[in-house]
Amino acid sequence: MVQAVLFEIEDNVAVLTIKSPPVNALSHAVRSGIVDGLDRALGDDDVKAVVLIGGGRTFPAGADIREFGHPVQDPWLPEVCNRLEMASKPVVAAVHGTALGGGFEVVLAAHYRIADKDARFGLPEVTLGILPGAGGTQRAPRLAGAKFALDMMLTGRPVPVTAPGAKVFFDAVVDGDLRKEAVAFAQNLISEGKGPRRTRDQRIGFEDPHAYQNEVTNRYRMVARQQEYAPEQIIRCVEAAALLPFDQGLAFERSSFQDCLETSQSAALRHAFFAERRAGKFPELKTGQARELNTIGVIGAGGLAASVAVICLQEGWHVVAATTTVRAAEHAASEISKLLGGAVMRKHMTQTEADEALARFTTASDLVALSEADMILDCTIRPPSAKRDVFTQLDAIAKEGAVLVDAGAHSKVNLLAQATGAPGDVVALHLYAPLRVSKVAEIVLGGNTSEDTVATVISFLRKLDKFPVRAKNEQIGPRILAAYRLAADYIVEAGGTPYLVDQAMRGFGMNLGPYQALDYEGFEASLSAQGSACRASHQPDFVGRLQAAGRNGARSGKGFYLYEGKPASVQQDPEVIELIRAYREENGIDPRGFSEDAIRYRCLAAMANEGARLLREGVARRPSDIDTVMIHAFGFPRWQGGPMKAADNAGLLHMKVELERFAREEPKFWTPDRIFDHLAKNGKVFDDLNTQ
Ligand code: T1G
Repeated sequence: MVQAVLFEIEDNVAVLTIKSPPVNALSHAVRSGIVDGLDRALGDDDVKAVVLIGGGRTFPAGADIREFGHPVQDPWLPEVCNRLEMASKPVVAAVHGTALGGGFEVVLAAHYRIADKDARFGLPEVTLGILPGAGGTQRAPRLAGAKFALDMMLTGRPVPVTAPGAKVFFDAVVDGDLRKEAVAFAQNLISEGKGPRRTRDQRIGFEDPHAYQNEVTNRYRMVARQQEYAPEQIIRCVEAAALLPFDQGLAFERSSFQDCLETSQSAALRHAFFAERRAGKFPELKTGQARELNTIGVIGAGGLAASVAVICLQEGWHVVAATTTVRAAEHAASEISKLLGGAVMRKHMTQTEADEALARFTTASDLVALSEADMILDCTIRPPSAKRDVFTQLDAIAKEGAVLVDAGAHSKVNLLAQATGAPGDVVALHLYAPLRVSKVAEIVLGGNTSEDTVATVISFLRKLDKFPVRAKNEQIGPRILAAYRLAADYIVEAGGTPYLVDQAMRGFGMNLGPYQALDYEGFEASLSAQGSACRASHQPDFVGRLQAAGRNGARSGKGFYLYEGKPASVQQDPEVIELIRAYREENGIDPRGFSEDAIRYRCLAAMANEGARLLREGVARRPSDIDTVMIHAFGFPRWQGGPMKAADNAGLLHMKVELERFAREEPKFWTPDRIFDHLAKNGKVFDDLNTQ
């Protein structure tokens, strides 16, 4: 077994350095290495203290999530923590990078703790649908009190070691050679005759566990919107920490951890974690070389162009914004100034940074100004033919090797590539709104897009801290969304109401139901999206009906809902029900009822079926890529893992049977794609297809 923990002795101090890149996850090899190193140190009379430190970029960032769902090999992490805490010689944890989850639990089990000033720590287990299972729920409150500990565990957010309230965890925060500082700290302990200081012996930082209950319950309610189980168990474990002897509290935690681990929600959240990281593994990266990006060209004067320009300025690039008229160029310049001013007001940047960014920005009313740009993003929404003309112009203007990106919606990337003499430099990019918030972006490759072009756009997205997802020839998200909305429309046409569909899908965990989302998007925008991404022969035209009745969505005060007052209240509207009733009457449809479960199954089956089509067509490379897009771009509940994972959890064959039932019940609407047969017959579930 590769030695995962290096053992050294330096002046009576044993130094255990964990070496298991990339994040020193506490795999079986690391856990065994720590225990072996500790035993060696305790058995050596010359050793008077122990330092535990992470090699490479970080102290352990948690248990090895890849081991979950497989039999755990001894020593378990709780055992490792107990061995550290019960050691007869003082153990010092030296923290840098991000000590997270089990990594921080190891820190809590040490007797003393020092940290690099830039280090962060946290207990993010709830983001994986579990809870700290190696003593974190029992030791953290003993050092920091229940509220701080619960805040860490219920939000899962990392905490800088210099944050208010963090100092209770650390004996020193250092700026310099951490290893050297840690050995010196250990030697001081020896010279001062200080022995082990066990966290389990500390008194918990609060008296009555219910004194903070309201605060915690409110926080729990906020987090619980995301999932039902782990947050509640975390609260119970912290109460156990207050009310039970340490070992009983530990046992309660262990049992609660196992319960959480076995939930489908935890499996789905772990799937989402790896899906996001897997998505970025483009085959083109094996050979593609990212080109240097110094100047970014942005075409357009609208909101997207301005947001892209600002985000590029904030990342330090030079930006040239080109529009077609002087007036548009002036408008672009004022928009950029406004957005930068807003960033300063919100303290996202200092005034100096904003001024420096503005100094890197120029506008022009002629595309020729883009001739020195290393990458040009066309952020305009135009018909394909007009887009093609722009790319023909860019082909003549842009410098050799400049990457030409269509950042508009519903790109025809192959059409644009054919309009240039360097199709390899052409790619489409779907940046989901809101740009600053959405963590995902689709890179849509054309048939000729080169590896270097792909690598360049991925490096661009990494700098914007976005998960890149690979799509071929067309986008993934709009196709899945169109299928979802069509399924909803079929349900409403057959007898459901938009309000029941929204209620059912919110109950499934969507941030918004499909109809309220349509209202907020505005009918114009959603009509063009639905039209280009939906392949069905029969598309009920409720939006058209509502538009004809003067309803255009939330901004117009009326969509599928009524929006009145400030802030706008959202009301159901009998007029909408009447419009739909009339529509059914004209089409001779006898309405029938739908349960919320039936609605959820239909919508999920429709999304997964469209996902299966995208896989077969080669638009999407992996089912988990589809999940990553839907979670980050369309608010699909993360704890359901995405439509493909959720379909696996519901059972692919069950989904297939549902689709075929729909087709029997509403032959006019449902034409179940045979793709499910392909997957079902092969016995492969979507998750198995993620191995690529
Ligand atoms: N286990 C296994 N692999 C991990 C991992 C982990 N805990 N954390 C990261 N990786 C892999 C990741 O898949 C990627 O692999 C590579 O490391 C770089 O990660 C008992 C049960 C630490 C902030 O939730 O938040 O402890 O793609 O791309 O952006 O109570 O990784 O290169 O093959 O994310 O610099 C709790 C999860 C676990 C922390 C670094 N810990 N990790 O971010 O790099 S549960 C976590 C992160 C637990 C105990 C419980 C981030 C990071 P590959 P990356 P990054």
